[in-house]
Formats: sequence, C-alpha cells, structure tokens
Amino acid sequence: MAQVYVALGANLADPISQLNNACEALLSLAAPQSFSVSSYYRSAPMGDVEQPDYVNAVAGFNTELTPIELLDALQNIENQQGRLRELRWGPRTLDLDLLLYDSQCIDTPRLTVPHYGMRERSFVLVPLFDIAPTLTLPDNTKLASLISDSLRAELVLAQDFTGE
Ligand code: PH2
Ligand code: MG
Ligand code: MG
Repeated sequence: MAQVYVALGANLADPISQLNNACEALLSLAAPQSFSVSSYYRSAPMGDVEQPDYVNAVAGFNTELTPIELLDALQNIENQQGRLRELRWGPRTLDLDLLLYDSQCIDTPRLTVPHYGMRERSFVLVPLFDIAPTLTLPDNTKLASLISDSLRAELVLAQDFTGE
C-alpha cells in the first residue's frame, strides 16, 4: 500500500464544484479511512497565459494502485470532468497532478515523481502542508522548511476543509 499525494486545480466551469467532484472520484481510489483533503485556495494563474484565477487543493490517501495505474485513473477522472488536452499552462476544468508516491523517485516519459514544479508552487506546498505538516520529501527536505508567510500570502482561502 502506498501513501500518495495529488494536487487538484481548476479555473473553469465552477472550479469549486470541479474539486468537490474530483474528491468524490479520488475517494474511490483510496483505501478505507485513508482519504484527506486540504482547504481550497484561490490563486492568480502562474504562467504567461491570460486566464481566470485557479482554485487549488491537495488530497492524500493510501492506495494499492501502482504509479502508472494511478496516473491512468487520474487522467480518467480529468477526462470524465470534461477536460480536453488543451494549451500547456492554459485554463482547464480539472487538473490532477501526482505529487508524491511514497518516497519514490520516478523519471519516465509519462510520469515524473516528485512532480517537477511542486517545490516552487505556493498553491501546492501550502495545501500539502495542511494535510501533511510533518512530511519529508524524497530528497530529505522537510516540507515545513519550504513554507513561509510570503508563500501563504499568495493564496486566498476559498473553502475551509470540511472533513471527509
Ligand atoms: N496550473 C497550471 C498553470 N498555472 N496557476 C495556478 N495558480 N494554479 C494552478 O494549478 C496552475 C496555474 C497548469 O497546470
Ligand atoms: Mg497536469
Ligand atoms: Mg498542473
């Protein structure tokens, strides 16, 4: 059984509902009682494409799926929620990124774990810290050491964690 963390992001078609629906779908991949999700945070779009603000969160759970099986399952959920393969960095109804799979490092054409950008992204680090404050990354960095007030200031709380 692996402990995994998945980043959720949406900026089209009622982003909060997109994230709620995605959590329902992720729950079906999770071992019983193992699922948790952070608060939802609103943030300005990173990157050069002009587009609406994002709502982001991070979910953590245990799963029997292998990394590739999990990636397939995440892409199925994205597709079920109407995602088209659109512009890189462009707007999307739902983006699910596999951040961490236990402490494995995976570098293949389809999948890179840890997620390549996670250490620089406030909208990943802050929600991850919500649900895993004592986490150590595969390179032995403590997650807590990457969190700062200026990082938090990039985010606005969109919806408090409501339990699950
Ligand atoms: N995702 C992107 C591009 N830019 N900006 C924010 N704030 N949040 C995202 O999830 C995001 C982004 C492409 O995946
Ligand atoms: Mg993605
Ligand atoms: Mg992404």
